[in-house]
Amino acid sequence: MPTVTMVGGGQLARMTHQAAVALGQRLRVLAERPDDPAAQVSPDVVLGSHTDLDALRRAATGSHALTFDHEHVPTEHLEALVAEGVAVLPPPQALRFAQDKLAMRTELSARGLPVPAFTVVESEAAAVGFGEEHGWPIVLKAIRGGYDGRGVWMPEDADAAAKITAEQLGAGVQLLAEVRVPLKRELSAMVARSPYGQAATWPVVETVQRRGQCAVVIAPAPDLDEDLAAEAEELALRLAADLGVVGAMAVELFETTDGTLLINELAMRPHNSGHWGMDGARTGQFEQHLRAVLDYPLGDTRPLAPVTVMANILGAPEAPAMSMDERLHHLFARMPDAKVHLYGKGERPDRKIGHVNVLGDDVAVVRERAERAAHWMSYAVWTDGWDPHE
Ligand code: AIR
Repeated sequence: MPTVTMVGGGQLARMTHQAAVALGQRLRVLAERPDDPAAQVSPDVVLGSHTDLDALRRAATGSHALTFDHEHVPTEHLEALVAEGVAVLPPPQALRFAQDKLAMRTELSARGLPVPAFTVVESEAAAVGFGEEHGWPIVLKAIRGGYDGRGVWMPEDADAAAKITAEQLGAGVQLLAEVRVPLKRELSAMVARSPYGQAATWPVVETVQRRGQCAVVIAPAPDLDEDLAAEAEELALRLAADLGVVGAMAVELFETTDGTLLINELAMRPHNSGHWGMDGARTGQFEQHLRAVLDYPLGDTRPLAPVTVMANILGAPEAPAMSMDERLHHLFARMPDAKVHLYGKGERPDRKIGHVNVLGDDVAVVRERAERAAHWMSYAVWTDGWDPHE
């Protein structure tokens, strides 16, 4: 059976390994530390950094495909690996549009696809000028390396924009500016594509962001206009084919207040907006990613219930005194149907340490239960005041 190497030892690699087990494979991971989430569970760990070409080579040797749990591998290393015969999937010429937000915005707008107005920011004057032209606040983004709310700023005025720009440019961070779009909500269209060219989408989901990162996902997106849903799925399929993506890709979208779609980000890997499918779809994204990079036929992506809600378990400002194990006991006692995925990570404020999936029929009921379960796991507090010891 084939070996797939995943660069990065986080929760995405951990859950990909879990899917590999069922397919009779094991996932080799390149992890920074032995206690990284995926390194804890895979018997095939290469310790090293994703910025070290030799470590990448060691991880790739003997493997059928090299793929990723984050976007941070330097593009020149990927190109070196391709030149040495490694099957880097997604290929670097596609992946660069997930690594470099300026390249992505430029490419997509050249293809006539809907993106927010943007500009590169190489000086304080450029950021201020963009705000004066388009109106405050604006969004400043690190062109490379940001995730989960890191590398994004929303200055309210010229002074704030100048300060952030000076600090970030001074620290060697390249920036772009874009307009802050009036949003109805955020959506995500996920797709997976194989080298053969087969592609499959999942239903478009709504993503609820808190403090700059995904907190809740509702699948499918409630009350989404059918035409808009079809447009989003077609956009994802077209992007995957046109950019030559292999593996899973999330197309993060804005649904604007005037009912149109804009492309926010691309992620070419399993993505938080696809975690609902581990329990809520016939084929989840982790299995599908493996099937895609190994050029197997893709799996059926249909949902298993009218609604699935995924709620992230985010680290509380202070970790509760009650152990994670005891929290899990209480959760299971109260909600036997809740599906829990824990990542083996230390509890740091707002860090993604796990998620809960709940399936059902009614969006409001399912969402309330999923969020109540995740909040309990984060804080050891029931939001409805229920006391396990009473
Ligand atoms: N990740 C990658 N891009 C966005 C996210 N959330 C996942 C990957 C990565 C892990 O988050 O699995 O390895 C890093 O999480 P943390 O909490 O250690 O920063």
